[in-house]
Amino acid sequence: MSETETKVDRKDHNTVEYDGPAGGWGSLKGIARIFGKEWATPAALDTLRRQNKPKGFMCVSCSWAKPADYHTFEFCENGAKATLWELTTRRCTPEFFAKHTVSELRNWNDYDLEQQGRLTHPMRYDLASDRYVPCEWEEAFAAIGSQLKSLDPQSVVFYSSGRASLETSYLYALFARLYGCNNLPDSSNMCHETTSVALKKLIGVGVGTVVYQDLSNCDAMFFFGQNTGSNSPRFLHPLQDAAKRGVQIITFNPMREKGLETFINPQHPLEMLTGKETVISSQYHQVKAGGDIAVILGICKHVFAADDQAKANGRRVLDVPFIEQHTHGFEEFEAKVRSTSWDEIEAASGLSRADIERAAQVYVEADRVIGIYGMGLTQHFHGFDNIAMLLNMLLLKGNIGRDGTGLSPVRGHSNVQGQRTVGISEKPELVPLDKLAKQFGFEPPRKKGLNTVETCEGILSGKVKAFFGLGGNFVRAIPERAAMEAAWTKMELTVQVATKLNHSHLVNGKAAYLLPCRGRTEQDMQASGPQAVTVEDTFSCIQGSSGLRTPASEHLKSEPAIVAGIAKATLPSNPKVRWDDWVGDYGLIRDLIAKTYPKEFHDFNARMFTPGGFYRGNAARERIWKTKSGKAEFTAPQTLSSTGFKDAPDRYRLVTLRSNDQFNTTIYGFSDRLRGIEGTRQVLLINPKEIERAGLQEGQMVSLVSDAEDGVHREVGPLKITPFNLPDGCIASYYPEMNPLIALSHHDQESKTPAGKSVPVRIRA
Ligand SMILES: Nc1nc2c(c(=O)[nH]1)N[C@H]1C(S)=C(S)[C@@H](COP(=O)(O)OP(=O)(O)OC[C@H]3O[C@@H](n4cnc5c(=O)[nH]c(N)nc54)[C@H](O)[C@@H]3O)O[C@H]1N2
Ligand SMILES: Nc1nc2c(c(=O)[nH]1)N[C@H]1C(S)=C(S)[C@@H](COP(=O)(O)OP(=O)(O)OC[C@H]3O[C@@H](n4cnc5c(=O)[nH]c(N)nc54)[C@H](O)[C@@H]3O)O[C@H]1N2
Ligand SMILES: [Mo]
Repeated sequence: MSETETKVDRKDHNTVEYDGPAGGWGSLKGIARIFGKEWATPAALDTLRRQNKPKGFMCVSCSWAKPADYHTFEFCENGAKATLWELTTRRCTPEFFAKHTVSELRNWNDYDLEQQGRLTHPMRYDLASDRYVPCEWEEAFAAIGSQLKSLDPQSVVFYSSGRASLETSYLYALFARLYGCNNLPDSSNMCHETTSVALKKLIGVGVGTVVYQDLSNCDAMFFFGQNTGSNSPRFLHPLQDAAKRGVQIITFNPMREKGLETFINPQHPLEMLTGKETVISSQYHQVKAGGDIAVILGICKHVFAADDQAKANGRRVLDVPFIEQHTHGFEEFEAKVRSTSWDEIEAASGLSRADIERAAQVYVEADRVIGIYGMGLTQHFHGFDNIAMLLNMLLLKGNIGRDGTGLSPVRGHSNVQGQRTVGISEKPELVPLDKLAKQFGFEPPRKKGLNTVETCEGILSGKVKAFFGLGGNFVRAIPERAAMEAAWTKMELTVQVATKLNHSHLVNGKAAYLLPCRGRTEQDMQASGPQAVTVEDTFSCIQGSSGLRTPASEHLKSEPAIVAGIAKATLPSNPKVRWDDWVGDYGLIRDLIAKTYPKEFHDFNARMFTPGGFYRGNAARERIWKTKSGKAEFTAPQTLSSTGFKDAPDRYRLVTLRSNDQFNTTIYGFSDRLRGIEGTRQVLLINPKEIERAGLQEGQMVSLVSDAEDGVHREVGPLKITPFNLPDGCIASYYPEMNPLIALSHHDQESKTPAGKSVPVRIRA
């Protein structure tokens, strides 16, 4: 079960590259390859037409907005792949599990496991035969319930991956709290938790301030570490519109990502026929991984210089009234910027003063600016400081809380932001516990729960005894794989709710259950009729989603039904907690949500099908700062590098990447078309100069070794040396394959988000 033949496309003799635009015919071929080769029935195509439209279903891929004035085909290459992936005709049945022991399956790769198709039947792990064997739902619920009752609630973890609906998420968090803990880590803990923590502290709300229409009203966009072409391709449409309008798009990224360079709209016949591409980024700067604090500081330094000059002519570049009225900490920040030399900035960023000033001049001249970012800022040892720095830049010119301005973290999973909104949080202070206490007549736990990194620590130390996974592939997504897998099997109980088989289901605890659920594209019939669910997008808009397809198996249950089934079997009865009624009619769950969060969710059932969704509001957007100082906070940076380690001879900064052919740990195939890498993921991307300097050869097989200086040996290989356009000292390879190289302690200092974008490693030939 190894990968197919290793082959890498190349454009020139120097580095691997894709010479087509993002979108265009390539993206249609990308869909056809997945759709044609295997899978879904023709009716699946009909389903695609209803994707992201009112009364249709909301895409299961990323959380990009679903606009009110939608396109005929409001889906992208990767959204289509995700839908077809769920609608596969393949089935992973009890017969499959009868044929393979769990120990055997543990050696299969992620791709081969998910290729087995949709899970069809609840399964229980049988130690004697080392196999998953079929069981009945009620039997599984009763067994899980009785085991949970015997455990200390503090030793049980309730993880969720950001796909489950608002309805499921609300019930799930309520279940954990009724049971007695706040151990509710979420995929967000590995993703935009840096954002949630930084923005909450600095502007008082943990989410972005931009809404869809701001994209049409801005003059410039500053892009940091977000790969639009692969990870939120529908964003390419408004980006293309903006570029055509003359909006300056300034990109900072160690890699030249295709979607941020040029785009052909696959939904635009003329562009498709003529091959006319739109240039997206007006400037593209290949910053060193971990060099963003320095870059942005350089931009701010230029802004101060320009302001000094303007002052001489009686004008200002800074938005002085805004700074005076709305911000705190400006003087300290200004002093830090002025006292930092250009030499230091150039060294830490890898960019020249001239390049940074060219970008900065756009910022100086633009009236309305949006700052956009993704994992390139959040997944660093000093990720918090990255975000604080981007905010500093925006605050200087009052670029927050005005039309066409603001901060736009591009969220990942399709409902990851929404899960946090309705109570999935390990931080009790973010949840209206007193309200829940009244609403459901119980005393909620007040002790802080475990986030993802703390969950891992708990599993390693033996404190965590049971793990409940609502979707996701935790074991593959987290750092420190070797130690984690070994510790995992010592747990008393693991329960996984899933659509497809993955590796996390196979490093099971002593007792283990694999519970198959319906997907969002599938019809969800309950006592009161077919049900719809809701999700929140990256712009805080909430929208209904109705599954249409016949479920993959008659034995599947919906996620709310599974959560409720286990909760009922675990908890003492409570007249205010009506699991059966809620599962019978999700409208009742939405009423509960509206009662707990009236400001955001009033009239929830009436508003859920508003085209484009209803906006739940954002105080910072209105320049109301719910921070300690009551103002937006400037932060004087304590470091210019966000890597958290010193440079040393032969130490590289490893960036862990997503390909265009994956959704997180789900690998659709081995074609990273937009980067020109075909047929394999076992590559080490490195620039030709570094290949020579290290005495390596193109095509040579090497391994990577952790350089975390903690005495732990971590190694991954073999990887093929592949010349690629990257800054000196930076190398790149794929997530999740590289995760064994990341030390659990290598995470953002404030939010504990694992630092997958600058991992210290050495190359072993
Ligand atoms: N098709 C598809 N769509 C997805 C996903 C998927 O796997 N596949 N995943 C979803 C999820 S959960 C998420 S969170 C998002 C992730 O979407 P992104 O936020 O785009 O995350 P990554 O793909 O990890 O890559 C981030 C980008 O940061 C750049 N980068 C790395 N280090 C640095 C740095 O130090 N500075 C700067 N400026 N840039 C840097 C990388 O070159 C890369 O282009 O996408 C979501 N959408
Ligand atoms: N090195 C490194 N590590 C990273 C990252 C990185 O960039 N670099 N990115 C991090 C990020 S941003 C994230 S979000 C995490 C992702 O971590 P997770 O969210 O835990 O992982 P996914 O791969 O999204 O989960 C895929 C599985 O979800 C299940 N699934 C799919 N649809 C459904 C559904 O509708 N219901 C249920 N119950 N299950 C379903 C399927 O069984 C599938 O196998 O990984 C993180 N890890
Ligand atoms: Mo994510």
